[in-house]
Amino acid sequence: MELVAADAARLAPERLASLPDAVTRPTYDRAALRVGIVHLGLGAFARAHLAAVNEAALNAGAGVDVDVDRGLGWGLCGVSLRQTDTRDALAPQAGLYALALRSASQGTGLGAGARGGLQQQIAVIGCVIETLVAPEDPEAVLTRIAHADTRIVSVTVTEKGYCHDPATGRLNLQHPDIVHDLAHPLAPRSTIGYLVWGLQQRRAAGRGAITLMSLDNLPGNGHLLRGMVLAFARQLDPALAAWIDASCAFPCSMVDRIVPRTTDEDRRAVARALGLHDAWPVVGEPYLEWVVEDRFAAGRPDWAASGARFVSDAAPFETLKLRTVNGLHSALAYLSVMAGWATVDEAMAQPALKAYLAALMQDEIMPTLPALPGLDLAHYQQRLLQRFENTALKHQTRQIAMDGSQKLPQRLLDTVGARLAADLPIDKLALAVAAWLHFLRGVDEAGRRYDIQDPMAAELAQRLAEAERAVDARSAGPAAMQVWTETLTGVTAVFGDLGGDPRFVLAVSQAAHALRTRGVAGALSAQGLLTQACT
Ligand code: CS2
Repeated sequence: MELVAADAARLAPERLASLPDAVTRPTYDRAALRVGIVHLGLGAFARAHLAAVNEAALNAGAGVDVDVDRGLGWGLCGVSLRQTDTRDALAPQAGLYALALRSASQGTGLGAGARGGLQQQIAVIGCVIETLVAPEDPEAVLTRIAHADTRIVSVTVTEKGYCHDPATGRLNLQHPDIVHDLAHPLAPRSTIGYLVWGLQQRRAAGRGAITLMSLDNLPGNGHLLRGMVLAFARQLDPALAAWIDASCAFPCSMVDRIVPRTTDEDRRAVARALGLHDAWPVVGEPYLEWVVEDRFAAGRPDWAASGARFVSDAAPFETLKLRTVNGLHSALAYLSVMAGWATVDEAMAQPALKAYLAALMQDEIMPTLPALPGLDLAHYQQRLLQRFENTALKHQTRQIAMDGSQKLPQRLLDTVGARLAADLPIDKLALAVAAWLHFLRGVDEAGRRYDIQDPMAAELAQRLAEAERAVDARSAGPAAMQVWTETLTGVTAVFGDLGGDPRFVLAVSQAAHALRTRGVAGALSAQGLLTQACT
């Protein structure tokens, strides 16, 4: 492989022809592309799925409507709602960036740590033709949403971007950004503010309704987005809310691809493969699943030609993915941060942890899932564990551990609720929940401190301090840990009614006691799974 100097030429449209043959690049007429999709939240996740699938559809020419005078209508305008860094990286490259899909060929990851079998497929993505930074020019974003060519506004802003109460799913009208946005039609801050004020301009200009499509890891993400948009719009103008309700579409979707944060090492590796410098490539796994409800108000590209699956109801797919992929991810992340396992593949190389995750999925999660005819569940589970073992990704457990208050309800607590309703045991789920609470103490087993990155960090810290006083006063015995657990699971914005269920509190407190007195290794071995998993 050619080595690239730090001052290597930058990825740019005029250099596409010089890329090595193995690198896929746009084959459509990029100059004729115009914006039809506005995407809020131009992070790595969106660049590795929506943009990648859209790019493949453009390359295939499949179903892309061509207007001879006006060009191809499904280019993407990517909007960053806070930071300038993505725009700063992509604008000098005219929006081009590389997507590197990586896997390691060896099967188990057990002790391998091997980069030897690395396989990498790189595509240069061209469909992001405009990048905006919302705080720099809020009106440009509103104008884009209201533009006659815009037909879809899609959203990946993470769970906390919806300004909702995670346990009830209702818009938090006290959220400072929502309070601000209700009073600032031309300079909103939140996703919901941008969407509603943009739609208000659209309606005022007599332009048609559009599709608002959430791609975030939330159950019923389209319904949630619709609920937030309508709740905000009702505060402003009931007629606007009625127009949105009657004419805009909010399809639900499930997207699954693991996309770790890009590192400098990734930048260097991609530069070596391209022979050009890309300031912000995206790295992900080859696996991709996108299931989306086929309810679009103003047309859509033929994404089915490039891997999306259109369905009438995405709910069973969302439940499957959130409870398995994300539920396991969160369980793994909290235990791993405590134990000092920095990456997902490193964690998966711990036999006790792997056995626990396999049993959590098989015994406690799978029985709660809705029927998905045609899906081979045994294969799905095996494949999921293999995805986590991918040694080429180096997915940081600390990254997954962020924002637990926003993630736990749909990833773990809904599953707990379903099991308790059927009077089924929850010991393995309880360990995952206890691991989050234990993690909130901000210090790992080697005594290293870390910050809690969570929109509810202040409230959680206060609860934790209160809970710790119970333990100080009574030592860390089982009874004290029960008070500790009750205090923390009393945060209703996260736990809803579960904190009042003695079965839940008891199971979590037992797991928390094991973690506190015996550490992660002890708590895993208390689950008694290893012999079972090895036979
Ligand atoms: C992860 C997800 O960071 C996280 O919380 O669980 O981003 C996960 O990698 C994706 O949902 C996989 O599709």
